[in-house]
Amino acid sequence: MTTGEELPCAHFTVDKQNIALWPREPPTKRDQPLALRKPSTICVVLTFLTLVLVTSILLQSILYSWLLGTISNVRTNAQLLKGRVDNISTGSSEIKRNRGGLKVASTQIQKVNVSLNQVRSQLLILETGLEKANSQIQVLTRSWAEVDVLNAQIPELKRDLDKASALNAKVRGLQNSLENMDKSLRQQNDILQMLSQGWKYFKGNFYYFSHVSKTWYSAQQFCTSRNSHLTSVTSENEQEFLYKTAGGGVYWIGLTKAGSEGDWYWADNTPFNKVQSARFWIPGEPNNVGSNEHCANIKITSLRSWNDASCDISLLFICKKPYIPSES
Ligand code: 2F8
Ligand code: CA
Repeated sequence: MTTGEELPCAHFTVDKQNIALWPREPPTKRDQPLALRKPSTICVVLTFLTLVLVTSILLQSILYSWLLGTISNVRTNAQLLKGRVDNISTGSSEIKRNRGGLKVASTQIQKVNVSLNQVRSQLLILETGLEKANSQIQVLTRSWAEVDVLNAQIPELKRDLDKASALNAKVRGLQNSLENMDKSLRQQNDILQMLSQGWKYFKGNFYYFSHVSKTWYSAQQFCTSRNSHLTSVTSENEQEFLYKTAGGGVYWIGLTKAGSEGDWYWADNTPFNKVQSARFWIPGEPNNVGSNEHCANIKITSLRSWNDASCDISLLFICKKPYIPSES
């Protein structure tokens, strides 16, 4: 319909079939008489009814298809539910079977929990230790920085140390020299002290040339009272020193016999070397005059100066004692 003045018409398709309620090209309104206008109203009503009917049919067919799909879905869901119920019942029996296993598992879980608690405590301890370690690391880091500063000073310190070592070596040298000088001075002081008391020093020994005469035995007693003995003679040098210092005086020496006719021996226990000593006797001596000459003396100013004489005559005498440096 185009305007209110035009006659109603209907041309539509149902199930791909063309249904025409009015000719496609109706006659123009101007050509139709008034008597024909009522049938056109009927035609509109019919068309409307037809449309309702067709729409109803279409809706029914659509609803039917939808219902069929829905029913099919319900069936499928029912089957799925049935399957799930079956699974649940199967699971239920399995649950019953596994209940014992669950108890064991529960016990194990409890044990694991206990272990976990222990692990937690240990973790706490470890965390505490870690905190302490961290604080110590911080302290060490600060110390390390200080060490770096000190390290930077090492080369200079090494140079100072080298200088100090060199100085120390010099000081040690001087100290040794001083010690030697001190030792030497002390020795010289000891010797001077002995010299001031009338002793003479010769190659490590002190000798005392007496100013009074005594028998051999009394002379030996005098010497021992001064930590010495009548002198022994063990070398040509010593013999030369003694006879020259004696200066022609007759002095007892420490040579005597064991018993009246025994072998010669030294009073200070120095071993007597008869062969080496033979050169010191005055030629013809010892002659043991009167079989009573058991003690020896230095009689003349000569390397060969010894004579045996009676021990009971009084003569000057020579004491001898080794020089022993004092400890300090
Ligand atoms: O001629 C050597 C002889 O001279 C003296 O005796 C006369 C000596 N006596 C004394 O010195 C006491 C002897 O010993 C000595 O052998
Ligand atoms: Ca003699």
